[in-house]
Amino acid sequence: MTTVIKNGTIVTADLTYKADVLIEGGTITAIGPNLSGDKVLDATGCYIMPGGIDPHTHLEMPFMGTYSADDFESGTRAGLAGGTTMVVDFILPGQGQGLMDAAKAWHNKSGRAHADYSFHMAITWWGQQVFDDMEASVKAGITSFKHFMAYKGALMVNDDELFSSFRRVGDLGGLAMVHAENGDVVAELTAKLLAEGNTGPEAHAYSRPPQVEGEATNRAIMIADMAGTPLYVVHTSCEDAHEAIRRARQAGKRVWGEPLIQHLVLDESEYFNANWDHAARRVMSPPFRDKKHQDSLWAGLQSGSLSCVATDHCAFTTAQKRFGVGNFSKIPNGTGGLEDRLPVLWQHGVNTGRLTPNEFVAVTSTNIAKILNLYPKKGAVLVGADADLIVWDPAKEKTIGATAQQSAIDYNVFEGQKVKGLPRYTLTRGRVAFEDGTVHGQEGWGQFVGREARPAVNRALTAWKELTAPRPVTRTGIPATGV
Ligand code: DUC
Ligand code: ZN
Ligand code: ZN
Ligand code: ZN
Repeated sequence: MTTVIKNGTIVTADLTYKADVLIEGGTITAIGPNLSGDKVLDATGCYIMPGGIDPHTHLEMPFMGTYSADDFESGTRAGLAGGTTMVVDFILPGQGQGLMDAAKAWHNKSGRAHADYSFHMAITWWGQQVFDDMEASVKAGITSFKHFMAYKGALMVNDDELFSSFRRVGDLGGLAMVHAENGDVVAELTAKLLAEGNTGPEAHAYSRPPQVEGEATNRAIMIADMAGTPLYVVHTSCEDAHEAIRRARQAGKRVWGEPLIQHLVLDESEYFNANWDHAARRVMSPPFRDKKHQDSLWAGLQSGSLSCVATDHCAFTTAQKRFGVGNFSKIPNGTGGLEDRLPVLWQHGVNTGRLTPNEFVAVTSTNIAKILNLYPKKGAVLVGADADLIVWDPAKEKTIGATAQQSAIDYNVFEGQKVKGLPRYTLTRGRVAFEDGTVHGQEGWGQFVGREARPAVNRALTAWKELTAPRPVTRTGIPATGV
């Protein structure tokens, strides 16, 4: 059985042109004029683009005393409805748990996925077993390692652990990743705010100002440079962090920044809403920022100093958010966005003229595939690539709302936003999984996509080269007279 997408305009990260796309056995087998196939999808008036890749999700993750509400079933279903055909989810080992043990648990959880997925490994503690398991992880196709510089007393790793782990990542040809917030300062500010009676959701934002992110981002970049590893900074939310990334890139360091769709369009005024639920539903880390930071993030996407747009999809119901009534530090951190990332970015990026359609493809798919070593299997409209595709109708409109969404939660942080630009069809390995507003999911269709390590790329650069060069032996003797 062959499928052909006809009458559309192909939009990739670097080209826009009219051609048909032929699909057979889950991959693209021909691109050109006048192709025919058994099943025809009409793309008149539409763009044919690589499916979105969300490089940052937390599905069914144990966190802050509960589990995130969307699992691989509802999460990937939500993704397909919004044009996202792949997620990269974080494996979160417990304290003392082996990495491969945790990986097994994640493989079990992902059995009902409707779309393909890959994993990042979180380094939540440090020891010989973790050091050893990191090699097994790379061999098992899990080649990126995320480190939390916040969540003191739970997930946070200290600088000595960060340096050791980064060196290990560098040796293995992996990719180091950080959640960059200064966890010590956050813990101090949290205690102070609570002691002063600031218990509401707005205090969550006060406890994590942009400076904690700017400081940690800069620190992580310098440590990565000394360790000789490239670095991916997740959820870059403010100018302070963006500035550190820009500076590093200008100095030739392989550092990538990932703004979230939430930070690009929602700001901290959400936390001052008089309705406690409204504010708590938007509690995530880093928090939403003052509007001026949004200009910085958009500028970064336009100029290339920031590379991809993610969601950090970590959805909690209102009932779960209410664990934090009377103490903001107990509100489970996280928001949804898997279904909304592409439409909201198109609306606020392409429809406003901030991003070209090609740049849209780059930051939602192709750049991510390249950084995570998934390209050109994913993130490409090329012969031989997986047929993870969207037929995108730039004229189709909707108003975002919780009642019609796929996610398991009872609200949507983008509620009421009007978007123009939506998928007509979403294809996962050639299978039409979404058409004209309806998901045709198939539990278990999604496959794990393992990733290869790659040659260390940072090692000809700056600090690592100096630090690892042979040094003169320190002299301890008494200098000879006259010297
Ligand atoms: N931030 C969140 O808001 N949720 C999950 C983890 C994180 O770092
Ligand atoms: Zn994080
Ligand atoms: Zn996250
Ligand atoms: Zn149908």
